[in-house]
This record gives sequence, C-alpha cells and structure tokens, in this order.
Amino acid sequence: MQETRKRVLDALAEGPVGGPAIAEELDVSRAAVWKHVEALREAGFEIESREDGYVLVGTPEFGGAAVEFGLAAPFDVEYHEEIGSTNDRARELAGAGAEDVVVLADEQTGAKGRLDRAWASPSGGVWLSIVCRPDLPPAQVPIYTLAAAVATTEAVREVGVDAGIKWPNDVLVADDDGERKLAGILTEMEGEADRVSWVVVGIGLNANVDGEAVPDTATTIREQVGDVDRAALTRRLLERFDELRADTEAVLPAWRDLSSTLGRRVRVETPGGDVVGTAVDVEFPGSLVVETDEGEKRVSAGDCEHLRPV
Ligand code: BT5
Repeated sequence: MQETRKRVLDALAEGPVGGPAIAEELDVSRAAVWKHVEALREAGFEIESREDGYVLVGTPEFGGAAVEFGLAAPFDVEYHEEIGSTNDRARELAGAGAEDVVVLADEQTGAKGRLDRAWASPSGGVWLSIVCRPDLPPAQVPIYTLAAAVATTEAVREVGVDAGIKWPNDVLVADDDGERKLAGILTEMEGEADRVSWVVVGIGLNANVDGEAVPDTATTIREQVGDVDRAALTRRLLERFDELRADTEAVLPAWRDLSSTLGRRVRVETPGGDVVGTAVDVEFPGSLVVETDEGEKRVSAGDCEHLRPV
C-alpha cells in the first residue's frame, strides 16, 4: 500500500479524526485525504463519516490491504482473487527486479508443488509467494525454506492447530489416521555460482477450506479448529519469516523444536538411492542427518517418509 495511504489508515484507526487534521498532520491537501479515504473504502475498509470526523469501523476479511494493515514487516502485497500460480507471478516480478513483494491469492488454478506435482488450491486458502533478494550463495538457500516452514508452523500453532514439520518443508498434523499435510513450501531461485539474484518462497496453507477440497493425504485449518482470520494469520507468518531471514542462526533451533521428523525412523528418497535410518539432526543450511546401518549419512534434498518404529 502506498505510504501516505498507510498513514491515513493509521490515523483513521485511532479516530475519530477530522479530514483537515489528517491533512495537516500528513502535510497533504484535504482533497488528497478524501481520495485516500475513498480508495480505502474501495479496498473494503469500512470508514464512517461522523460529526466528530472519520472512524474506521471495519477491516476487509482478506486481501492485500487487509494483510498490509498493521503488518510489521517490509512487504508489499499484490493480491489476486484468482491466479494460475503465485510462484509463477512472483518469478515474473523477481525477473523484473522486484524485492520484498508478496503475491497472495484466494484461489489458484495451476499451482505446483515440487517436481511439477499439482497443488490443490481452492478458494479460502492462504496461497502466497515471497520475492526476496538475499545476499546468499545458492547452496544456502534451503535455510529460507526451513525458515518458511518454521514461520508457517508457529503461525498455525498460534491458532490452535497442533502441527509439526516433516523434513524439509511439509507442515503436518498427526491424528488417529496418521499424518496429514496442512501446508507445503516450494522455493525457487535464480543466480550465479556465488550469489543468488532472487529467491521465491511459495507457501501453500490449507486454511478456510473443506477437507473434501484437498487430497486425502491433506488436512485443513477448517477441519482442525474451524475458520480463522486469514489476514491476521498471514501477517504473523510474514512477520516471523522476516525475523528469521534476518537471523538465520535462529532457524535451526526453532526448526528442531517444531520437527516431527527428528527421532523418527525415516526413508529419504534421494537421487543417489534411498537412505533409511533414524533422523538424528538437521544441519545448516538444512541437511538431514540420518543414522543408518552403515553410519551417519547427510541428505540435502529428497522426499522423506516417516516409517513405523521397528
Ligand atoms: C509442496 O510440494 O509441498 C509444495 C507446495 C507449494 C504450494 C505453494 S501455493 C503458493 C505457491 N504457488 C505455487 O504454485 N506453489 C506454491 P510437494 O512436497 O511436491 O507436495 C505435492 C504433493 O502434495 C502432491 O503430489 C499431492 O500429493 C499433495 N497435495 C496437493 N495439493 C495439496 C494440498 N492443498 N494440501 C496438501 N497436500 C497437497
């Protein structure tokens, strides 16, 4: 949201406040204040004009302005009610030089997981992609994926969903039927050998979505605890991600705390064959350490399956 509009909104949130007072405080014309108020109304903010001035009485349920309002992180949000894939759009923006932009959608029609798998994205989810331009070598980018998994898991725990992280990037909920996937992360990047030029972190979170609208192996926040305030949840997630990317040393300790993989028997499918054993640790920038019959092995990428204890 444009800076002056943000400041008008902040003033209204503390209202009632008169148009002339806002104009004076922000050093803009009264006509400009009026235009911002109208634009905010268009974006879904309910602003009453009363004798004692403007008052903000309602905020939009979801969307770019809803997420940006009160967001304590430096992201601009580009919202789409429907889009093919937020990652595709974010890559386009990244290629054009964008930074710290979040592409957010209510529904996606052509979303993808890793290895070009399809990702179900019905209306009511939180489907977003963050464009970052970190000063990192490509080999360290997995720490961003882990940071996103931590941020997502903490945000859903705050609304009462007992979720954990399956290495490297699945947010799962365990119940009597086993473990089902609540969120997934797809990180894409472009860069040179020593430094990335951009990273797009795509997060798909099944929020206010019916269980029937996602695969059998999946679950949703609605199914677990009922519907939530998606704008508030998205803000928490983005704020936490922003903190972690600035302090990457905090990522692994937080990841270990939330992990449902450590201590478990796992099978990891890697390009070099399956690695089977007990997951004992995660190491920078995101490798899983597996204790196998042939000793410790480190895997940096692959699909991980939690096995039953033997
Ligand atoms: C992932 O892939 O988990 C990464 C998913 C990333 C999706 C986000 S949404 C915003 C952004 N825009 C995009 O286009 N993508 C990102 P992977 O680990 O490969 O898991 C894919 C598998 O999960 C599929 O093969 C299905 O089995 C399952 N699946 C599909 N849709 C699902 C859903 N909504 N919830 C849980 N599981 C799902």
